[in-house]
Amino acid sequence: MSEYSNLLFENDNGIGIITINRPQALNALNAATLRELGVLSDILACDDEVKVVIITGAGDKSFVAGADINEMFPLAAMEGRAFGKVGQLVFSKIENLPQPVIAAVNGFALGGGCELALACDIRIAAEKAKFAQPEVSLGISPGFGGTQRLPRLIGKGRAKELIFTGDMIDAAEAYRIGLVNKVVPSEELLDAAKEMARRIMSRAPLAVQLSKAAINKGVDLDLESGVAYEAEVFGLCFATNDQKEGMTAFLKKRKPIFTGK
Ligand code: CO8
Repeated sequence: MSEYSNLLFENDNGIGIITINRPQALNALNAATLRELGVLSDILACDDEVKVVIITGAGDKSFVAGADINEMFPLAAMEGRAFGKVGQLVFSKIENLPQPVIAAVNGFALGGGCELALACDIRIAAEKAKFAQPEVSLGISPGFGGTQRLPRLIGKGRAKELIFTGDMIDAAEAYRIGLVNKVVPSEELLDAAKEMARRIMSRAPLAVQLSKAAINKGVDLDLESGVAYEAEVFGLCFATNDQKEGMTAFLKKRKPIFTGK
């Protein structure tokens, strides 16, 4: 039995698969689900057995249809702020997990659902996936990082159009504007995400982790500070066995055997 009420989790040979599991509410994020996601993220952050994380939604209709509107409706100003802060905190934990995180977007990714996908490193969409930041049609602005991560990913102009209109776009349009990395037939989504996870897992784990840290840190820095940080990270790689292994394997024309050390 799962120890979570609103999540499913399995470790499939080093791929940690998180399924947001409230299909009766199209996997909308209520406070309990956010809390569970926060706890699971903390656990995964220190779990060496999980090399890559995939996040998806239960059922065949929705990834996450946003924050739970029933819960948000009665909130007073400071309660709304607190709810937003919890979502932001949890999504930051996901964004900063040492492992790469792939969103396998199986359906609606709306509001907080789109923002959850944005907090992941890579987004793969099913053909039937739909994306929107519809908050302004509910009288609120995006509150789980959408005003910050969306423009960083797709540019200010496109982000403003999506956020100001609240328009829903399909997977092909999401791909065209760079919101998702690739689109696959719906029935192949999880396999495609696992295939990408396995490709990442075949590389030197610490080099992947350090690359992720450098990219995440660097987007918030000026270029000079960013490349200085990169130099530190690059230097650290030479303290790993996998750097010797990767280069030895290249020079000896064989496949590397990485150990993550
Ligand atoms: N919250 C709560 N329940 C939801 C949500 C949601 N976000 N989305 C769907 N549900 C529920 C429906 O109420 C319905 O429940 P019931 O069967 O009990 O009536 C069930 O899921 C199925 O939904 P529908 O019957 O509406 O299914 P349809 O196929 O007709 O429509 C849609 C699917 C288009 C996805 C539609 O459900 C919809 O528009 N949902 C709302 C989408 C939305 O606006 N999301 C954004 C929410 S705001 C947000 O995410 C802000 C994040 C930051 C918060 C910061 C806090 C301060």
